[in-house]
Amino acid sequence: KVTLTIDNIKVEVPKDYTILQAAKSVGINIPTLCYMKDVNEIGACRVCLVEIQGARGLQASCVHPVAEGMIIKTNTKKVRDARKSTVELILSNHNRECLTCFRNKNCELQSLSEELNITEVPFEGAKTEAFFDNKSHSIVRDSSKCILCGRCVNVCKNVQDIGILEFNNRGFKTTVGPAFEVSMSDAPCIYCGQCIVACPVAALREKEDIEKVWEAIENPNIHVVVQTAPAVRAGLGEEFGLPIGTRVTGKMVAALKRLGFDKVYDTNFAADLTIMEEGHELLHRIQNGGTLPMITSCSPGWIRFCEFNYPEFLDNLSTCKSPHQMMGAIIKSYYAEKNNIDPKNIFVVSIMPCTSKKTESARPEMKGNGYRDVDAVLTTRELGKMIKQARIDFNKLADEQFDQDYLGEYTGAGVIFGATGGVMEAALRTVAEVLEGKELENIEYNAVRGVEGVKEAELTLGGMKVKIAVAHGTAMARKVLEMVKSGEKEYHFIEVMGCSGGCVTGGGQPQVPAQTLMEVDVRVERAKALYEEDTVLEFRKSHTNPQIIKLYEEFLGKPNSHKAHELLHTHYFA
Ligand code: HC1
Ligand code: SF4
Repeated sequence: KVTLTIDNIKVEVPKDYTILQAAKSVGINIPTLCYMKDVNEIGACRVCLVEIQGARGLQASCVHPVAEGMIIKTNTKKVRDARKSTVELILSNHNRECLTCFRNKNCELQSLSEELNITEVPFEGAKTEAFFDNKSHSIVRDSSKCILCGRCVNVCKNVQDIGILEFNNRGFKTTVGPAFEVSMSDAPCIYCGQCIVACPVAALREKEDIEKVWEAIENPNIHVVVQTAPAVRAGLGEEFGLPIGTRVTGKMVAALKRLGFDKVYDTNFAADLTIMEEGHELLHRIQNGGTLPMITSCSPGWIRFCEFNYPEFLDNLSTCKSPHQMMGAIIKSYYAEKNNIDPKNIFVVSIMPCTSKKTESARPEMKGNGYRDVDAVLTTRELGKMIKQARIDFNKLADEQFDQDYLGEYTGAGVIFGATGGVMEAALRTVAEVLEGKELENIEYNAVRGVEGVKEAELTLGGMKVKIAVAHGTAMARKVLEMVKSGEKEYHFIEVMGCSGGCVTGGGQPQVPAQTLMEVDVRVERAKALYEEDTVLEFRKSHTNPQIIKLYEEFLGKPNSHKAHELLHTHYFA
């Protein structure tokens, strides 16, 4: 430990702390812009400057280590002036159309300018040539908004181990984007959207589909069914100022009903369906010498990563479509039949914490019943915007329930899909009972919970040893696949989610300012909301969901039946 003084306060902190961390520990918030904990700690933007007694010049506190006896001032006139000039310089080469900006009132640069009382930009000059790319279904890049902080570059390179984004050119001409400024859709981008979540401004954002959805809602001839992913309920509240990890299931449903959707369902129903299909697929592979390890297929970012980088593992992927695609296929077949609605007049909207789902739903093969399974995908953030557009006072809404008919029931196993390890745990709850041939008391698998990058366990189920692994974030997926390839590790079943933390921290979830990320592990807080919902539900195992049982009895026959294959399974491309 070392002791130092910051703004006249004595501080004792571990000796590997930076000044920024030490200050934070006593509630002194030094402003930052390029800094992002564990992702981008490069001291590039120089907004976090502080004065150290005896040192020459001002120092970047995010990279400067503490030392015994240091005396630091974080808020002198000299410091404030320096920060102000730095931000003014950034603004001089920035597209400052804040009023019409996608991130208006949710922008770290805007808040900082306000805080520093910047009322004009003294040096107006030439602007760097800008690039605009909206060719993909998922991500829009507008370099006129980019401040070259490098947060997206390092998330993509270090957290995801992909490296699509880089600094192009030099000096005044520098831009951040794919090499040679090609479109994201011409690069092996998996559309995970982690770069969007890391972006402090509006240089990277999702491709919005809000208008398409309003149009469908307002068309009296269209029956619009909306479904919400498990993780949305753990993030949406943040769009309305609620604390990170607040579970807003009931308010979310109420808001969707007010927006005018004809039916409001939970993707969790289809998560249960996925477990039925995927669980039986796993059993079939184990018992019949099929390709192992089997790997989960619900995360479309992960699927793209596998298609681009590990085509030799495509046969290992479960053939199951992801739950929201299954839901769409069932809505346009079973549900349409039950309600006597022509599927061509049904419009399915998925609210997802994910930007890659937009591209997934547009894949040509995602047509279970001859119609697109899902017609539009909105992120959690887009749903937040729609609710604001409709001037609904979200926090005042009374809880409402999902529609109950046919596809309305869901289990705790479905809810936990949204956190890393959740799909594995849900599958184990079902597979274990099938193999043991009896009902099991203990259904919580703590070995697969939590945010460790790779989680492993060996279980004995019905006398059989089953080895499993869970990886989240594509860097961790790569690690596991390399171990399997080299023969160092053998597994029966692997869960992979494209984003670190799983869907709760997907690329479509509310952006959390970097300053908040210093204090909160968003992955943990949002996951808690899902594990909490799991414990309060009547049914907690997918195969006990009464409406799933009925769906098989009335329509699908049994898991992996011919009909189930037609509607609910898919294939992959190298
Ligand atoms: Fe997910 Fe899934 S859990 S992929 O993370 O399998 O996006 O939340 O909807 O489809 O159910 C996302 C979340 C989501 C699917 C389910
Ligand atoms: Fe990288 Fe993901 Fe962003 Fe694509 S979406 S550039 S893979 S972080």
